[in-house]
Amino acid sequence: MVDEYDDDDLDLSALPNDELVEQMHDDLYDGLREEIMEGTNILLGRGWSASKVLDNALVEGMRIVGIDFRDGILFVPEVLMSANAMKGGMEILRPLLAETGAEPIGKMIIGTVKGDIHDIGKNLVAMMMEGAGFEVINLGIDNPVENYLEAIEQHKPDIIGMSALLTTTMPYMKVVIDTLVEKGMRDDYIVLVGGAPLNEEFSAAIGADAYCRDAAVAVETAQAKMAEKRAA
Ligand code: B1M
Repeated sequence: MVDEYDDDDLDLSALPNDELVEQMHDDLYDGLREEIMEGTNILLGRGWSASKVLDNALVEGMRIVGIDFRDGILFVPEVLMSANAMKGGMEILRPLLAETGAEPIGKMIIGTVKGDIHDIGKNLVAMMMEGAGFEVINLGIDNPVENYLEAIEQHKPDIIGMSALLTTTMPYMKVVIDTLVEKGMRDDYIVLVGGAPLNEEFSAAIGADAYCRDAAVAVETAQAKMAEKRAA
């Protein structure tokens, strides 16, 4: 193991893959964006696929950050730096994950709901959906129902995606779905929801079409629902 006080002098490219990944978990924890970008490039240069770098180095590192945030070891400013570092890595991976050249197989709008500013998971879903050939319009964070309605009108999507990471904001998904019902528009769209505190029961209770545990499930579900829609 490398001494943490030597980090400044550390040559990431000299580390074997397993130590580099471990170092990247530490660098994510410490919010070191440059190092995360460098590590991402090194692993790609060694032939790792974008999704392997994403899962093993970035998402796993963020999971560790999440545990210490929950346990009161890390605080908001530190987690923001970790999130910023993670985004640095994701910027490099985005075009690789989105590389298909295929015609869009469907259009999705996706946003984090009102009151909620978590966007890492939602952005990952957007990236993976693009990578699977969907056209994605990313509405960003803290979206009131009006934003979804405007985006629906403007972009005429097949799929509406909503993300919430807080138990206090997840009920807002029902506000959006109820508004679609009131306007007689609900059945025109596939509504997919996701975010760590959700589950299938919640998704069914609010009238969504499906809960997506992670970005890969979001892609599979979107593909399956689009196939059903086309068949119908
Ligand atoms: Co927040 N935060 N946070 N936070 N934060 C959580 C969610 C929390 C679980 C931490 C904890 O206590 N363990 C906790 C929520 C507790 C609860 O409600 N039960 C929490 C809290 C309390 C808070 C604040 C209230 C803290 C405070 O201020 N006291 C505050 C709220 C601010 C607000 O939103 N109004 C807050 C703030 C922040 C930061 C700003 C510091 C930062 C966000 C930065 C950013 O996103 N730009 C942050 C972070 C980073 C986290 C944790 C550590 C990590 C979230 C993350 O990015 N995970 C998180 C702890 C945790 O989840 N372990 C936590 C990685 C990401 C890849 O996973 O987002 O789950 P995830 O996305 C997955 C799936 O869920 C799914 O696919 C994704 C990819 O596989 N998915 C979808 C997500 N959205 C989808 C949409 C879909 C489909 C699938 O649509 C179709």
